[in-house]
Amino acid sequence: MKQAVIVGVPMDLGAGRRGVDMGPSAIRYARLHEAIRALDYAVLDRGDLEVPVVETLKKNGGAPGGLHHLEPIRSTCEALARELSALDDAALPVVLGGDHSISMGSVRGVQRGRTGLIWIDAHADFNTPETSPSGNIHGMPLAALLGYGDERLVRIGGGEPLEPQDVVLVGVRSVDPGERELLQRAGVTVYTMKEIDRMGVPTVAANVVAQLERVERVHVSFDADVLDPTVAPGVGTPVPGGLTYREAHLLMELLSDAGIVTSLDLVEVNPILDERNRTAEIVVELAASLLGKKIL
Ligand code: B3U
Ligand code: MN
Ligand code: MN
Repeated sequence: MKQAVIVGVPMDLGAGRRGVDMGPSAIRYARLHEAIRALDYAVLDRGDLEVPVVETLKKNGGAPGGLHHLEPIRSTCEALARELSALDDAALPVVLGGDHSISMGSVRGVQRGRTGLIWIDAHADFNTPETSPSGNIHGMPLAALLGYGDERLVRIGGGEPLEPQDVVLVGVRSVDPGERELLQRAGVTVYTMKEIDRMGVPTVAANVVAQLERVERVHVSFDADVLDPTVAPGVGTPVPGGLTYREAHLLMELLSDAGIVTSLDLVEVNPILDERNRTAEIVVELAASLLGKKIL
């Protein structure tokens, strides 16, 4: 039987506002386990990592050039990378955030051989301390995974930078000025909302799958703010003009049909800003589509 391993990371230290630390509870409450079990996976929940509470910490390093809560974020990501790298190769890790900085730990933890990354997000998360307008580390993880930014983040989990040709961003519609320049220089493929509007999800998904044909593993890092705020109000940094319910499901279904996905993050769900947990519920539905749920 296929196995899914769930790990929660209740951390909001990388975000500008509180609340995404409750994401793992909200996603579990939305019946993640049942949804995955229904797809013939054995589900093992390893619980939550221990994360420092923000009120016990000093906010350090203001922007510009800042890195808020660098050390606790770094050590939490190290712990996550260690936990995932010890898992059996055949198991499918599902990591529940938490803010998106946790993906520096999850991607490093699942990286084995040539690893592809599909980053589904309204934001590019490609800031460095120099370009960040906020100093919030959840705006920096993708840059760090490609080797840019503060060395202490780049080196998490052994820090082998991903190859730009193996990294794809989907759904982007909010990029900071300095971030834009680095993103273009780095050479990762970006499907902004403009490309999605112009080409449609089927073409974007087919291109993504074709690009990642030669990698050994594919990690999907799903930031709930990629969804339109009318669909998913429970996120910390909503941006108008996002994926509709149907576009998001179709994207997940087409990635699932390709059979390439080997691990998954579900991040940035903010239950405090949500309406009766509907964002967490949609995220669970989308995870099910990605893991093989079929209509017929
Ligand atoms: N680009 C902005 C805002 C942001 C990035 N990621 C999220 N928000 N969730 C920044 O602060 O880096
Ligand atoms: Mn993000
Ligand atoms: Mn985002």
